[in-house]
This record gives sequence, structure tokens and C-alpha cells, in this order.
Amino acid sequence: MPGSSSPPFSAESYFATQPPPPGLEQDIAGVKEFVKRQTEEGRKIVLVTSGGTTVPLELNVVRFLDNFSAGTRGATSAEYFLKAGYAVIFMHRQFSLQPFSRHYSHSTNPFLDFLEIDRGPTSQEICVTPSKREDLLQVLALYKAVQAAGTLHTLTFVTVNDYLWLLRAVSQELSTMKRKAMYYLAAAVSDFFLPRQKMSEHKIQSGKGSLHIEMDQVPKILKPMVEDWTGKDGYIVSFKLETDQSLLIPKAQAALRRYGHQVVIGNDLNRRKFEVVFISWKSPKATISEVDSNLNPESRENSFEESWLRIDITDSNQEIEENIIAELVKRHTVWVGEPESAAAP
Ligand code: PAZ
Repeated sequence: MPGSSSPPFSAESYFATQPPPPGLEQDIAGVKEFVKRQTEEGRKIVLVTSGGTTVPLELNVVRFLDNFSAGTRGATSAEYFLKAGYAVIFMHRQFSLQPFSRHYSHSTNPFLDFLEIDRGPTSQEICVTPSKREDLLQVLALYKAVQAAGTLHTLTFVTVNDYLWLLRAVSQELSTMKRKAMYYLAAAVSDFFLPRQKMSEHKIQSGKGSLHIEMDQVPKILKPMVEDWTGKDGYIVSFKLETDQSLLIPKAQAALRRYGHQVVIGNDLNRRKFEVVFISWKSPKATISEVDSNLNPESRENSFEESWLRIDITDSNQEIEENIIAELVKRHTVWVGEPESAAAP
């Protein structure tokens, strides 16, 4: 078992020692069916991960560590992918924001505030506040159309363990789509965790002074995801969140170099709603092994492309996810080998 004196968990040792979440088999059966139907209907599929993972400190969980993420990026992006004609597997933290209902979040825009009571002489009816009707109708129409088309499939996770097991299983199912599958990893995933074997069964008791917990590093799963689970064909987009702006580009480049996937989107915590940077390989069709075999290490450093996306911060009608998804859909179209005109929604 990894710990202070033993080597860190690899993806393999992680899955060999940490138990799968209950319900995994059922979740996967649902994904299998969804992938089959979308394949028959000729759609591309994107897996969107969204929200933060937790790390429980006890088996009977009272306390846990959490990762910051409201789920705005993932839920908003899922809507734009649907609009672009993709089928979406939306894998999100339980109770975080979801596509469509995000517009009426209980804390920022409670839906009860949109409703009025119309009192008649003998009965009363509920109606929508007239000034809110147009916006609500638009969201509702999109939501109902997606429901009718059956193009949105939702899965939930809470802990980092749920997330890792689900991610591996969904990626393996999606690998049958080859290049037509995209993986958009916007969830905020814990870097450290407490292996099950080291967790206390019951609530950790106070009274013994300060609490010391040694956590293990969560295995870096992007490498096996790129090389094994997705069969090297998936179009994989990961996110890198930093609070120190100067780390954004070097950390994003390092991730791309290390894992060999297609795009890292860097975002600064305080600027993420209006500015992101895309780091990618200069040659969009190249896989890491093609790049590696053609380039020496120095020229490999020059093989990254950096492109910034910004929107007007004062315009509350703009959402940066619209631009992010439009750009990714274009790049994915090239990756799949379709004519670029196929990227138009
Ligand atoms: O969910 P949200 O909109 O509040 O935040 C989105 C985000 C910052 C978590 C996401 O864009 C992101 O960067 N995810 C990856 C985080 C990481 O580096 O682990």
C-alpha cells in the first residue's frame, strides 16, 4: 500500500486496491445503451465532466475535503455541445449545476421568484411573471427538444473514487466511437486522497489536539486514459486551473507534453469567466507518438500553439463557453477528418 515510505499509486494499483462505487455496473449499462443509440443515429459524442470531487476522511463520512467548482463551466458547455449537434454524457458532481436548470439555480435565480398566484373567485392558478416568460420559454423549449431527442445522458459522482472509476468505465465504452468521441474534462479533481485502507471507520474524534492526516497522491490518470482507455483515438481536452497567472502556460504545456493528448485549456480562477488560453500541438492531427518520433526535445518545445479566447466582461449576455465550444467543434471536425463545413451547427 503506498504511503510515506512506499511508491505512489499508479492507475493500476489504484484500481486494484480501491473498491468500485455501488451502482457502477448499472451506470455503465446505461452508457452502453446511450452510445449504441447515438452511434446508430450518426452523432458524435462528448463526455463532459463537471463539478468538484470530494475526499472523505472517514468510512462513515462526516468530514470530507472538497474541490472548488460550481459546475458552471461544465453545465454551460454541455448546452453548447448539444446545440452543435453532439450527444452529451454529462458526468457531474451530485447537486452541482446542470444544463438548462442552471439558469434557475436555487441560490442565484430561484424559480419560485418567477411564479405568481393568479387568484380567481373560485380557484387559484400558477402563472409565470410576464417579464420572465420569454427567457423561460427559450430555455424550456431547448430542454424539451433535448429530452425528446434523447441526446443528453447524466451520471453523478461525489468522491474522487467515484469519479475515477466512472471516468475509466465511460472512456472505455466511448472508445468504440474512435475519433468521433470527445472528452471534455472540466471537473475539478482532487490531487490527494485517503486510501480506504487508511480511513477511520467512525467519525474522527476531537480532543486529542491537532489532527494530522497523511494523504496519498491521486494517480495521474490522463496517461492511461490517452493510451489505453480511449484507444489513442479520442479527442481529449483537459482543463488546468491556476491562481498564479504566470503558471498557466508552463503548467498547461507540461500537461500536454506529459500526457500527449490534444488540448489543455488554461484558466485563472478569477478570470475564468472571460478569459481562457488554448494550448495545443501545432499539427492538429499529430498524436504524441507521431510528434515524438519526428522531433527532438528542443523542437518539441516549439511545437505548442497558444491561443487566447476573451469575451467582453461587461456584456452579461455573452458566455465564454460558446466560443470555447465553437473552437473545439472546429478542431474536432478536423480530427475526425470531416470537411470543416461540417462544424457549422
Ligand atoms: O465549475 P466552475 O465554472 O465554477 O469552475 C470551472 C473550473 C475552474 C473548475 C474548470 O474550468 C477547470 O479549470 N477545471 C479543472 C480544474 C483543475 O485544474 O483540476
